Amino acid sequence: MDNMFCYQCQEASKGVGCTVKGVCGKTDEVSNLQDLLVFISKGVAVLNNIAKKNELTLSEADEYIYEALFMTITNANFDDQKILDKIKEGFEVRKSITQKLAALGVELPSDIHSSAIWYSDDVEELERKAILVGVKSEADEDIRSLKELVVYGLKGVAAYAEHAANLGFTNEDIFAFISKALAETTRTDIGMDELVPLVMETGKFGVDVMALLDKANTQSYGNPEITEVNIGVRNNPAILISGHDLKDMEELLQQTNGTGVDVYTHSEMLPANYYPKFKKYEHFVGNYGNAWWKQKEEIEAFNGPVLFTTNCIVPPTDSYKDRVYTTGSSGFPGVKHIADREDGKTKDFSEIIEHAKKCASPKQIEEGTIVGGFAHNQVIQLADKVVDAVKSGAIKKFFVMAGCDGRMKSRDYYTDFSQQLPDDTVILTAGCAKYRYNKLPLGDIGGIPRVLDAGQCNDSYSLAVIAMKLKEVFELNDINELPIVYNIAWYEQKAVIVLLALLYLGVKDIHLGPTLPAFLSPAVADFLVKEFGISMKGDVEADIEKFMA
Ligand code: SF4
Ligand code: SF3
Repeated sequence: MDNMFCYQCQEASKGVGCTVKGVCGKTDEVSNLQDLLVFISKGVAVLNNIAKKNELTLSEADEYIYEALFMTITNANFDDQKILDKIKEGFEVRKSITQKLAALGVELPSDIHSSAIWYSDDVEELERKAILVGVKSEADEDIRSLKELVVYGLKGVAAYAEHAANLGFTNEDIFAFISKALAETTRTDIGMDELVPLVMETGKFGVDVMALLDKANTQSYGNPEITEVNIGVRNNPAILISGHDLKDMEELLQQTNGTGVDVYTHSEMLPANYYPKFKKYEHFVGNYGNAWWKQKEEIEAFNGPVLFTTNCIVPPTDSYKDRVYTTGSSGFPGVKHIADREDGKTKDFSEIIEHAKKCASPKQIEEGTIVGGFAHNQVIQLADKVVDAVKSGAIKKFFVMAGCDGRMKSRDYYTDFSQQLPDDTVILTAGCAKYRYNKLPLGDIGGIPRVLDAGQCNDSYSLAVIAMKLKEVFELNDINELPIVYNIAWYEQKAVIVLLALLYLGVKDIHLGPTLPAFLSPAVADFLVKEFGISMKGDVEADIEKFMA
């Protein structure tokens, strides 16, 4: 029997699954505990579903589920103890729901799924159980594939729901769907006929949660605007902030203000530079480094402490491990974790700020600026210019190249692709995929840059809003009639929800790369090809020729 089995990300070993240790660095122990955490979350969802049907809204259950799922996203949390603690918290949440249901006189069905009732307080027994409840516990490969597609989509939904909730924005329908869909995956009598619509419904809630997070971000921090972001350094001690959580970004900027400590964004936090409320801070210097997978060399050179607010963490080397801090759903054994907010209070970043003061200033690794901030509001302000450029033929095609970056050599495709695209094309991007081409001199078309960065992976929502707006302006019936090609790069489960959201919006013929998800069985992959025209990236020249035809 395998030590573990995980195939949720693009780097799954041999394109099949990691069975000894994760390519990401996750140990078998952590992987199995994450499986148990998903199992217990399903149990909470089963009970929460019953509660919701009885008009009982339990925010602690909704919160538990999205936090737990987020912890299992690739490269978010490697800390076995934190995952064990979350499993134990799940037992408490289940107990509390059960008691509340009993108080209402609601009896649990006799055939309730074991995830809702199985319990142990013995660590060894928990570890034994963890091995039994993983992905492979579903024997049928097609049912397993669809169930996991739903679960991975939900992990993305959970991550975005948590960010929105941190800003005070929640949506009961989204929470109800998360619980309903998770509970559906526990059914042994569910078939393809019910799972396929559930996958599509997951995509619908992907759109909804990204819209909610967009509202949360823009109402809290203003609409992203065109911004030249400095990628060089200053001569002050500094903190590097990575991940996706803008509430953490806000509080770190507030607490570092006036301390002599600068703040730089890293990887997916780059789009924080585009928000008016953050730009006003003089000590917010710009962005340092590139996509997540280059972090070892970059953190080494940064000299100061780094704060991970979410994924993507690469297991740190001893040379800088003492400078790594995690917070929220992220974690790594042996690194300092900044505690969650207590009601009405901010997080306390004083320790990392004091740490920064003792460190040397960052070593310069790049210089100059990059341009971003093309979220929907900004692009719609430029709509006349864009429409004129399309009508005059100055812009022939748009290429949506959203998604993730990763370390595989085959991802050079995206750099080569962007370089070889004809000059009358524009790339619309979001997510850390952008680092493959956002520093290339690709020029502009009549003042419109050829790479328009909307923001983080969740801001793929902006790209959908822009497409809808163009469809309206050009008076088209179908989004697929637009001169837009989708060439998406995926890595982790947030990209899965972005993909499902695009499918739900009716986008056809998406090109996906660099490899097919290992969790798609041949039959499920075949279905996606036939139903949605999904195809895999090929050779740069041939792909460009095909897309431009
Ligand atoms: Fe392997 Fe990806 Fe799972 Fe890590 S997250 S264990 S690399 S499949
Ligand atoms: Fe990147 Fe991890 Fe996916 Fe948010 S930070 S897009 S990979």
